Amino acid sequence: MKSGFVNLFGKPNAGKSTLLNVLMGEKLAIVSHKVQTTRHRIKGILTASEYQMIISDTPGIIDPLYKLHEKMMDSVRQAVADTDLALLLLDGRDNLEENDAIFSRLHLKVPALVVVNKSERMTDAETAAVTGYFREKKYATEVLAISALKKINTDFLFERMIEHLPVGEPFFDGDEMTDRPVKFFVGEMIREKIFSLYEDEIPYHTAVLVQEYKEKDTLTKIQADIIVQRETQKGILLGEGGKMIRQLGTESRKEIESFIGRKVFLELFVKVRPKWRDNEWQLREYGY
Ligand SMILES: Nc1nc2c(ncn2[C@@H]2O[C@H](COP(=O)(O)OP(=O)(O)OP(=O)(O)O)[C@@H](O)[C@H]2O)c(=O)[nH]1
Ligand SMILES: [Mg+2]
Repeated sequence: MKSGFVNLFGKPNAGKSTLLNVLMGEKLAIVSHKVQTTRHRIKGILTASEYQMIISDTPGIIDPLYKLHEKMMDSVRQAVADTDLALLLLDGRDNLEENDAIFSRLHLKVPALVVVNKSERMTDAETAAVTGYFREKKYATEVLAISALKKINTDFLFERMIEHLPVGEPFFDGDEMTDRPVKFFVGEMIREKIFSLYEDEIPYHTAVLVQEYKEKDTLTKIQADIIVQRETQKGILLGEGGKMIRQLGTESRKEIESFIGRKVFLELFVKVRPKWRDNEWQLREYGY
């Protein structure tokens, strides 16, 4: 039996969450075209007769600007500390030196697969140049090119991941798929819709707190607070005559319904909490 922890590292927007979902065959992590979408470490657990692989998505690696960022980078450090195999993911069209600097600074003591993502957008020559660049690096055990979006070469990547898993007994029960409760995913699904519906800075000033999650006879009742930093942001979230928040509610509800397979009654409230991103106590309350 093989068993171990595989963690995904890389800059924001490299495609880490997209890849986690492909490897899991299930949408666990939220994705957006904006950077810094992921704020938490999420573990997906895959159990088969001959292996158990626990794959973690992590926030994109950045220089922290406020306390929320520091917490995000704490979860990256934690992931470095308890990984058996690292996947170092990059957008193959991104600056190579920058990615190299980030990977080097992790000071990994375990095998690492450098995964060049978004390769469907690259020519063969470009791909060869990028993989060649990373093959020279000391931390790179193997280098491969994939497309998480188009699921190109992801099966091969998965085989290589199993190959590098240490021998050992499983850590989790076979029927567990993640370490997070349903309530967490509900909050994340709302956050994903905020990333897709609102422009610019709004998603970065927002947190979602699921206050109530009750399974009734015919439906699940959910109440969530959307936390923003300023009154003006509250106005934007609500939209004219509440138009935007209604759309957010409808889209989130549909997504949650398909995730839990039940009808949902969803209530959203917008609350202003100045500077929550720098407030230790509030960050804790919101699960960071
Ligand atoms: N063209 C292309 N786009 C991709 C690929 N993989 C992911 N993307 C896109 O890249 C964007 C970022 O993807 P995410 O999975 O959210 O990236 P991430 O690394 O988790 O980002 P953070 O959570 O911000 O660190 C999304 O728009 C994805 O659809 C790929 O193989 N090809
Ligand atoms: Mg992500």
